[in-house]
Amino acid sequence: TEFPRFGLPRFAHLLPKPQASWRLPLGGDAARSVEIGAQQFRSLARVEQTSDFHCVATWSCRALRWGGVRFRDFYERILVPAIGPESSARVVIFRCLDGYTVSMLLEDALEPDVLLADTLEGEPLALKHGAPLRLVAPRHYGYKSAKHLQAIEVWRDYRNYRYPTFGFVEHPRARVRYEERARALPGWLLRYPYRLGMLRIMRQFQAGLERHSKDSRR
Ligand SMILES: Nc1nc2c(c(=O)[nH]1)N[C@H]1C(S)=C(S)[C@@H](COP(=O)(O)O)O[C@H]1N2
Ligand SMILES: [Mo]
Repeated sequence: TEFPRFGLPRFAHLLPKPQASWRLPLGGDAARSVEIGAQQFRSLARVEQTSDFHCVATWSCRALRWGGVRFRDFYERILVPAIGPESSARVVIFRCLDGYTVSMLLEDALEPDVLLADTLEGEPLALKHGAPLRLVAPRHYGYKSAKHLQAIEVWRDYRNYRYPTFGFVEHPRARVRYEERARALPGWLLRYPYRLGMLRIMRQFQAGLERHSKDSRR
């Protein structure tokens, strides 16, 4: 099956520039903040994982093969030693190169199947699916799987955080098995408007990709 590029419509035409190398600032409530590069990332154990991907707008993609490192491993071996987050830290904020931002509960991000991925189907992660580095959180709706990671922050609360559209469309957990599509609205009710809007958003992202590849050939 085809795995479309998708997201909030306002990011459909905002593909970041391809990066030759990457730096990832880490921060939050902790007194220290640091930047890590691909070098430190390479010291972590690599994993391959095949998992399904469920977008809140009702499309799914089965059995995607991701490669990268476990977020949990990254957290314990790089993030904690580098910045020493507050013991009361509860929230992780992922900021992205296209301007997208999303949060996860720290306990959800530490699940063993949450990856920082840099390969898909055995190939280096393409810009289409979130290069240079993206999150993959299979038990949560796709909107938690932040693409084009720019920075990771660990906070006690949501004070420094705003979802890029209306806050109620983000559920703090967004677990697929409980159909937590959004905060304050029943998940089943949202299936219908989301399904209606889905094809249009797919076309917008497809157009964004086509324009980007035309521009980069010039
Ligand atoms: N940077 C960024 N990450 C994002 C989004 C986005 O618009 N920008 N959209 C989210 C949504 S809603 C979905 S369904 C998935 C889609 O991932 P894909 O484009 O690889 O299919 O990315 C998520 N991560
Ligand atoms: Mo989505």
